[in-house]
Amino acid sequence: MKNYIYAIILMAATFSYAQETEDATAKWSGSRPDGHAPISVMGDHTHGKGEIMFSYRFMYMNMEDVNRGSENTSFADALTQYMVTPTRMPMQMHMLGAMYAPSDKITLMVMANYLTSEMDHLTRMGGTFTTEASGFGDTKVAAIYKFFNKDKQQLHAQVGVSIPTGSIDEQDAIPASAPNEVILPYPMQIGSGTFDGELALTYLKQWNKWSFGTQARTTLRFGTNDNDYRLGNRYSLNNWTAFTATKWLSFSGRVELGAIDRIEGANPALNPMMVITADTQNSGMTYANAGLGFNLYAFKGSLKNLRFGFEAALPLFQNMNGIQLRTKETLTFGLQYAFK
Ligand SMILES: [Cu+2]
Repeated sequence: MKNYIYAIILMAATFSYAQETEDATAKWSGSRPDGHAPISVMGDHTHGKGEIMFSYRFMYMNMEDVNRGSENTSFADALTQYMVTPTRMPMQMHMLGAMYAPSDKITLMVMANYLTSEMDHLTRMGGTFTTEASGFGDTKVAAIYKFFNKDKQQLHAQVGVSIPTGSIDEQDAIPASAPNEVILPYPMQIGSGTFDGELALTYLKQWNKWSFGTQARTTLRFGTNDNDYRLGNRYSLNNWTAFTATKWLSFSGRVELGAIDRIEGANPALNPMMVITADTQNSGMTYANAGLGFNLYAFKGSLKNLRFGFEAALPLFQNMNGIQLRTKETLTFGLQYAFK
């Protein structure tokens, strides 16, 4: 009996050793559940020549309560300085994406999104009201260039442009204006109003069961939009690791560090004394967030190369300029389908 168990252990050990050595010189592979990053990460992978991928993502992000700097503060504090404070802002985003690789080195990407935002408010007089905005956001086109894929590592760079197809003229009625509509503050606008550059550099590494990825990303904005302002540049460093539980399931953990610059200029139609979101002093921050998620991957059968990903993320810290709504939970779901 004992010998029998030893034999099984020896066989298992030999088998896993053989797998390890066989993979040692192999390429980084997308054909495993953790072959894609956590679903909240964009531009994390490339495709082989002639491959096409369609994706749909849904993101829910909630903001609630206010921070002054890095500390949670009261609405009463916000209302000493402003007539109105937001109390909550849930946001939903539908994202449709397509990828196509004209060669093994280059993958092209396009992404469109539809956004719905609501903002609940509290006035100095104790009144409450909600504004709403929705519409198609800015459209992103990008090219990813793969520098190398060897020894289970990949390095690729993304160069892209965000085209200002999203509205920056969203209006809604507020108690002071009703029944007329007035322009909504910066966070409620759907688009940036400027052509923005998006650059990213991604490094990926795989082991037998584990994988790791890191991505540096920046959104650089130039000029000013038709409403005399431009949103702040964005910088982020995203790191993730994933564990492949089975051929079709992996679990991931992710930590992002980021910074958003202050808004430059100001929309003259907004009164910065009115509400904290209309004052550009209350824009820009440094932050960190962490997410846990899983990827499902159909590795064979009629649904081969269909993926489903989920991630839930929470902020670790957020240090705001001035006084701003706090980010709470972010949930991301996504379906991806690749074919040749
Ligand atoms: Cu893809």
